[in-house]
Amino acid sequence: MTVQLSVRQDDITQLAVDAIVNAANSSLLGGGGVDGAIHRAAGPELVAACRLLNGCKTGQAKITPGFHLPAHYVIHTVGPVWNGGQSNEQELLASCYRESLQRACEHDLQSIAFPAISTGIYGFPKQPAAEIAVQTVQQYCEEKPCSLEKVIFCCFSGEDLAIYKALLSI
Ligand code: AR6
Repeated sequence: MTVQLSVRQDDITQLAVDAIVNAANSSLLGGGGVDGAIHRAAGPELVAACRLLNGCKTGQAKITPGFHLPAHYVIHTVGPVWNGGQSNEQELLASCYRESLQRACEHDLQSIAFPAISTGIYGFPKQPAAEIAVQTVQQYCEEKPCSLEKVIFCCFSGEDLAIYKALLSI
């Protein structure tokens, strides 16, 4: 089964997929940006579940139920803070995508949606971040047979949508 990669411009909290990915911080206790939106939409049960996880290191990913979200699960990953590109940010960002896919496969999930991890508050430049996202997902799906059938890159802005469309040639 080949995995279908697609892009859409949307609010990720509205997507009825098996899992949405949260661009969290290492406390996993909520924040601004997409993290804040996901916690608001999922309800207070989400932060209660996150409290049991003992935080998360940069480049790692942990999974919880989606509670009041249309998505069944939330995969929380912590992207790198952009620091000029000399602090292993690229490899850490790639790790976020790989680890999130790994959590999805461990739970036998078929569909997952990613936001543009690290490209908001954490300041990772959008174009190289999208290149890493697409390349890492493509490589993972080619190399590791797993349950996933659909991977969606969920863009909040039109600018991101254009970048991902060009990368995916659609
Ligand atoms: N749906 C989809 N994408 C969104 C949404 C949404 N509802 N809201 C924002 N984005 P950011 P980061 C996009 O800042 O850079 C939090 O405080 C946004 O336009 O959410 O990884 C955490 O707690 C951008 O393209 O995450 C951390 O402290 C992308 O999501 C910190 O921010 C990521 O932007 C993480 O920063």
